[in-house]
This record gives sequence, structure tokens and C-alpha cells, in this order.
Amino acid sequence: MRFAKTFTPIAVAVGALLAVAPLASRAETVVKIGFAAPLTGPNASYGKDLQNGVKMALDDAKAQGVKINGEPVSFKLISEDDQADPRVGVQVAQKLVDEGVSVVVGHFNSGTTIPASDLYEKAGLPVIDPAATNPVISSRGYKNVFMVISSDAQNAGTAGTYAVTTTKAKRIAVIDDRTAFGQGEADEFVKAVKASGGDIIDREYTTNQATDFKTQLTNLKSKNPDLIFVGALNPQAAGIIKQMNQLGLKAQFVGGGGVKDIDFIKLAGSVAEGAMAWEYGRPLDSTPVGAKFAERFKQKFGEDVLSYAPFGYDAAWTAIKAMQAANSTKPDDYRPKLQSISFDGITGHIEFNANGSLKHGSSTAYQVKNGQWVTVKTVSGL
Ligand code: ABU
Repeated sequence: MRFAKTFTPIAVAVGALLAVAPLASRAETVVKIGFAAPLTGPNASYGKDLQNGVKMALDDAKAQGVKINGEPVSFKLISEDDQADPRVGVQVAQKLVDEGVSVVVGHFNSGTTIPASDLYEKAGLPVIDPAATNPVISSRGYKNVFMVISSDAQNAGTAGTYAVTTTKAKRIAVIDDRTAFGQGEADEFVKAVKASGGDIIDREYTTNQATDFKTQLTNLKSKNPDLIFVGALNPQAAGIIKQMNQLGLKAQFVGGGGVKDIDFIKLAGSVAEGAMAWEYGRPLDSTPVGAKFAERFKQKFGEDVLSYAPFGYDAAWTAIKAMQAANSTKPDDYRPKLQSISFDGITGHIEFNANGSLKHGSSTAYQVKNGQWVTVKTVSGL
């Protein structure tokens, strides 16, 4: 009896633990979220900013106790550094497929996103593109590729129309870095300039490794342009505006997406004054949700949003909401819900066209005034 008296409470406790264990392990269901972007090299600041946006979404989902099919889930972020290199991009894409992630948020560069998404499409794995904007990304009839950001047909196209119809530039020139992004946006800019009745007086080329642009800028100077569109990211765009200044080339500098952030002003210095840049979507501080996001981001990471973090956040939530709607994390189950998703994100309304491109994307022009980017105009797309 004495034995029974001491054993009984222990047995009850052990029994209770055993009964709870299966529930506890169900509560630990882990959903792997893949992420790929440049986390080292000259584009690393963009990649880390984007990654922080995704982290914040997953932490918010955890804090909200998100359930899928009635079960609590936890999200595990599996990040890969694609180094902004198309070959590495394909290698890390294969790693994410092999890892069995449920979705990929990425990549950052159009040059990595285009070949990596070939691989995701073959694997039947949805990829939510938060930053890469070459129009090819959504032009291949892929069922697994979704963009929460406008393409350069919208963004650089709007810049081209604006240059002719609003700036009234008459002698427009273009320089691009020959990457999928830089060349793609320069092509879209040129198309829109011509469609608006404008002329391109010269087009020059550089690379995304170059630091000296004097040959191209000297050629451009000899043609006396009044506006130069630069298809490149900050390291090159800032070098180009600096060297325009050194050569006494007075044309209006206009950058496409990826130029407007504090890094450009830091890199270019005082010669950034007057530069214009067209970016994707609306200004972050133009809505209460955007302003709140910026504040929470600063609190969480100790730094300001650089550029694409809100798109990373919306991309991750796009996947989570589709999985919730489908009661499943399996791509074949939740892909149709991605196609029909409709919600208001931080960056704007998220809904996709049949080809996976963002419906109703917008673009905003900014200009550097007194060392700060100020908003000039937001143009809504179709
Ligand atoms: N869209 C801005 C920069 C990233 C890219 O498309 O390569």
C-alpha cells in the first residue's frame, strides 16, 4: 500500500506527460521558408535589408500564433547567399529545393532570379519575388513565379514617359551596366521614351564591376544630353553621378529602381543633389502601416529600412496567407490560393495577374534635395 501511495502520483504525472507529448510534437510542426539574396559582396546591404523584412514577417506570424489546418506551426528561415551571381544563384536554388522548403522568397537580382526560377518551376516550388524586376521574370508562363513588386515595364517605363512628357527633356541618353536588371530597365525606359515621341541621342554601356565611367561619359558629353538615365545599382550609379560632375556634364541624372536609398547619398556625396530616382511602389511613410513598419523595423534591427525590406515582409506573408487559405504547406495545395490571393500589405495591395506579376503596381519618383530624398510623384500602374 505504501508503494502504491507513492507510485500513484508519479504514475499519474508520467501518464500525463506521455499524453501531452504527441500534442507537443504536433505543436512543433516546422515550415521551412527558403530565402536567397546576396548576403556578401557589393549588393549585400540590399540582401540583408530584404532578409530582415522576411525575418520580421516570420516573427510576426509566430507572435500572432498563426495556425495552418488548425495546427500551430513555426516557421524556420533557411537563408542562402547567392552573391548576386547567376551561377551561385542556381546552386543555392538547388540547395533550397533539396532542403524541402515550402516556398522561396527571393532572389534580389534579376540576373539570379531568372535562372533560379527556371529551376523552381521545374521543381514545382513557388517563389515569391520581392525585388527582382526584369519583365522576363513574369513573361515565361510559369505557374510558380509571383512578384510582389512592379516590373521595370511599369517602373522604368513610367520614368521614360515622365522624362518626355513632364521633364520635357529633348536630348535623352542612357547608360546601363549590361546586367539583366540594368539592361532590362534601360530597354523599358527607351521603349517608353520612343512611345512618347522622344529621342535617344546616345546609349552607352558599362558593367556592374566598373568603377571608371569616364570613357562613356566623355562620349555622352560630346552629344550634349539634357537627361541621362542610368540603369545600374548604387555602386555604379553613385560613381556615374560623381564622374558626371568631375567632367562638367550637367545633364539631369535619372536612376531607376534600386538607386533611391541612403547608400546612394553616402556614396555620391554632395553631387547627389538634384538626382532623380524612380522606385517601385509608394513611399513607405505615405501610409500609417508603412510608417509603423519603418518604426518597428528600426526598433527590431537598430537600423532604418534601406529599400526592399517591406517587399520581403509582404512576400513572406503572401506565402503564409496562401498556406493558411489552403490549410496546407504543400505547393500543389496552396499554389491556387497564391494565384487568387488578395490582401493589403505594407507596400500596397497584393494581388496577381495570371502571369504572376503584381496587379496595380505603382512607381514613385524621388529627388535629392538638401541631402535627402524627397517624394516628387507617385504614378499608379494598371
Ligand atoms: N529591381 C531592382 C534591383 C534588383 C534587380 O532587379 O536586379
